[in-house]
Amino acid sequence: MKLYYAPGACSLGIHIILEEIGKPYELGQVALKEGAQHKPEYVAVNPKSKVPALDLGDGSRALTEFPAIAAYLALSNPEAGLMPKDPLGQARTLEAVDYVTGTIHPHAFTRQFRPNMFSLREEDHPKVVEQARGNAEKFFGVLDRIWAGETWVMPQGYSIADAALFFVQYWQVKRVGQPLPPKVERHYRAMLERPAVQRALEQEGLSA
Ligand SMILES: N[C@@H](CCC(=O)N[C@@H](CS)C(=O)NCC(=O)O)C(=O)O
Repeated sequence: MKLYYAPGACSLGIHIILEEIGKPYELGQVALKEGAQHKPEYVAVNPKSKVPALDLGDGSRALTEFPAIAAYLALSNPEAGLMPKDPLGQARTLEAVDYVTGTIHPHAFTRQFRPNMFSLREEDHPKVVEQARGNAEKFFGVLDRIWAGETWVMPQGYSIADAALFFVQYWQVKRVGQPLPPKVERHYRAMLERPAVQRALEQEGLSA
């Protein structure tokens, strides 16, 4: 199995899940800033030119899309306990993962980091960034209000939803330098204590 990733990108969440599972895997770094995602070698791996992508090592097309990769890893490694066993618990876990990857990632952070993807007019970019910063505050606030677990997102315990939430928390704190609301902040601190998170950060050359 090989994870295609970029240091500090959303693939960090999948990297953490692989470290939590603890089975051998390889890492393949994709230099996004240099445009390596558009080069034929990587397009052959992931025609969508994005990370994460997980080569399953069985000759099949690499698995793409964070929620699909995370669910696959959790369901195919039940002993790691990364997904609740009951159907509603599983649906709630995927609900949280989808909020991170489908709403928070694009509309709070991609808008800030790459405003050109949201408006072709350069003069609009400061407004796009400002709107995205407001979105981040609003979206983390929603998570704080609906928080159902104790330390972890799910009341059943640690899951793939925690690894997903971590990469956007990391961006908010380390890249944007903005605070998190109390329960989300407590979760972020607890994530930083996990050896799997520490290993993933270290392997990506990132500070805790
Ligand atoms: N829908 C994809 C989005 C993945 C994504 O946006 N990845 C970013 C890194 S955080 C990327 O590869 N960007 C490269 C680019 O857009 O050129 C998923 O959930 O996996």
